[in-house]
Amino acid sequence: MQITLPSLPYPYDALEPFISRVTMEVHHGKHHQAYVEKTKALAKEVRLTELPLGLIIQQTAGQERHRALFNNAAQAWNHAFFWRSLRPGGGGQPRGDIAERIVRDLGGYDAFAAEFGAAAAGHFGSGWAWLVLDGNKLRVITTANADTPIAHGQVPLLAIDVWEHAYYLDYQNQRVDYATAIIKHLINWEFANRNLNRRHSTTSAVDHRLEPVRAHATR
Ligand code: MN3
Repeated sequence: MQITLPSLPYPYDALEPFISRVTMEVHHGKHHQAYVEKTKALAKEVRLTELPLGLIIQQTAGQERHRALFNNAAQAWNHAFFWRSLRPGGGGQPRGDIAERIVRDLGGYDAFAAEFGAAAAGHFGSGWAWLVLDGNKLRVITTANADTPIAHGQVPLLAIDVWEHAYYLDYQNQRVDYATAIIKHLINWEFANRNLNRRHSTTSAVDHRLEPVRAHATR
């Protein structure tokens, strides 16, 4: 499998006025592209270029000697997931299975929106805010830097990139306004529902028995 930069599922200006064309051009065309290129170069060094990105992430997670590959592969994966977590004309009240799960596990849409916004705004430093399925329960979590739920056995349903490069051109230091705009106007609930409904296949992909990258890899 070739590791490549996935196309955006919408034009660069499609998320305006909430995320500008220039932010999307730099974020997808420069930042995401750089993570993909570095992943390809580092994966080549350890002959892992044939593996899908998700398996590279799971095989290198927690291994100090593979930290750079893990970081770049996880960022490449997280960004591909993030673009699909957004859509023009999204946000607002969820529909479908995810709506019922939000009521049951998170106390309803308003409580979810407040928790997701607070997690994104309050995360210290670079990282990601996520809605995940953890076991059989929805949770709002954050991960630091490149870290990703798929390295921890959680099923991601939605993501918000909270690295400064994601919002600084449009919102400067007001990360809370950026997160609020995504939650109100851009969340792709259909994508969240698809992730929720294919969780069984996602879990089995994670559970495949795999040889470690190195016989004596340390954790
Ligand atoms: Mn980013």
